[in-house]
Amino acid sequence: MQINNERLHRYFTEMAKNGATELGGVHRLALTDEDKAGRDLFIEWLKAIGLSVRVDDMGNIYGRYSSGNEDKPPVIIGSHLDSVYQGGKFDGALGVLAGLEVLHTLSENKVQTAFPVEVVSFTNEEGTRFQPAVISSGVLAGEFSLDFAYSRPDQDGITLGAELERIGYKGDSANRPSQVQAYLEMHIEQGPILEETGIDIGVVEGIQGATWLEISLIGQANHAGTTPMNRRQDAMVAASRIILAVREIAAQKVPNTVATVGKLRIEPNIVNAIPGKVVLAVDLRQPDNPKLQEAVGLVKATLAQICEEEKVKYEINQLWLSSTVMFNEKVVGTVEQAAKNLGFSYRRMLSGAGHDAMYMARLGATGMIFVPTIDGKSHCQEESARWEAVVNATNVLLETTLHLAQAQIAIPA
Ligand code: HGY
Ligand code: MN
Ligand code: MN
Repeated sequence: MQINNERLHRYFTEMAKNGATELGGVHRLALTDEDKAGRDLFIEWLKAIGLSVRVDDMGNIYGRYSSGNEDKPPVIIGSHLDSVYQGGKFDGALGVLAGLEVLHTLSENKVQTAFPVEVVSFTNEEGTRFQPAVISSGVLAGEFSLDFAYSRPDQDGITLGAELERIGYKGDSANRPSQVQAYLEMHIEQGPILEETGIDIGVVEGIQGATWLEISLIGQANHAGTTPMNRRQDAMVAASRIILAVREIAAQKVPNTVATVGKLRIEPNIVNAIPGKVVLAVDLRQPDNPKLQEAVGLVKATLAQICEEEKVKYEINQLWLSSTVMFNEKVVGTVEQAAKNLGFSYRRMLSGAGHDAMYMARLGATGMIFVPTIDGKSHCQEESARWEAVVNATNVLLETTLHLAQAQIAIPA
C-alpha cells in the first residue's frame, strides 16, 4: 500500500496558497485570517474523506479514522499549520498534510485497524505571535494552564483566547484526546545533516532542550548631540555587547550549544536619541540539560557584569524552558523498520528544532520522521525539500502507522 503522490501534492500546493509570500514561502501566523483560511480548508478536506472532525478548547483540529474500534485510544499523527513570520511552506503544514494523506489512504482502502487513527493540527506551535512555542500540545500535556495560554498577548496586546473566539475555533475541552496509543510527527529536518550525508530518512530519537529568555535593558534616553560619551546609559550599547557575549557562550564556552538573538525592540528607536530601553529575546538550545543550565548561568552572569559597566538596569523573563525529550524506543524502532522495509537509507538523530512531539511524548509513545531539507534552510521563505523525499517519508509514515495501529492487512514484519 502506498500513499497517493499527486493527491498529497495537491493538498500541499493548495494549503501553501493561504498566506503565500512573493518568494514562495508562507506568512500564516497563528489565529490570523490566513491561519483561519488554512484551518477551514483542512476541515473541508477531512469532511470530504468522511472523517469525523472535532476542535478542542485550544483550537486544535482533529480528524478521526476508525474501523469499529471506538473504545481504543488513537494513534495520532500531528503537526501544525501556523508559520513563523515570512516563513517556509513545509514547516508544520507538511506533517499535517502527510497525516491527512495517510488517513485518506486508510479510508479509501477501508483498512481495518485495531486502534483508531487521527490527524491533528496544533494551534500556535511556532510561538511567533504568542509566546511560548508549542503552547497547545503543552496545555494537553499539563505544562501550561488553559488560562495562561488564553492570556498570552501578541505584540498588539490581543490575546490568544480572544483570537480563538474571533476566528470561531474555541472548541470544547471534551474534544481533547483522553488517551494516546502513539503519536507520530513527520517534519522537515530544518537542518543540513540528512542532505549533507545523502540519507533519505531521519529516524528521530528525541528533541534537544530549549529556553527563551526575554531581557529588558533600561538605561536613559537622552539627546544624541548633547550628551557627553562618558555620561551615557545607552541600552543599545549594552544590548550589542550582550548579543556578542551570547554568541561567544554558545560558540566557545559551552560546546554543542546554539544561541540566537533574533528579536530586538528599541525605545524610542529614533536617529537622534540615545536608546533608553531595549528588549531582546535569547533562544538557547542544548541536548544536555545541565549544560543548558550552565549556558543560562553564563548569560545571566555576563548580563550583570555588562549592565554594571554600562550603568544600565535589567530584567529577565524566562518565556519558555523545555528539557531534552527522548522518544519511545518501540516507536523509534518501528519508524526505523519501516524505512528499512521500504529500502530507504536512514539514520537516527536528535531534533535541533522544537516540535509538538516534545509534549505529546508525555501523553503517549512518540516518534518522528525527518525529511531532508534543501540547503538545511528553514524559518525563511527559501525553505524547501525535494518532492521525492517528501513522498518517501510519507510512505514511511503510512507503514509506521499501519504497524502502530495494528492494521489487519499484510504488512512486512
Ligand atoms: O522554535 C522551534 O524550534 C520550532 O520551530 N517552533
Ligand atoms: Mn515546525
Ligand atoms: Mn518552526
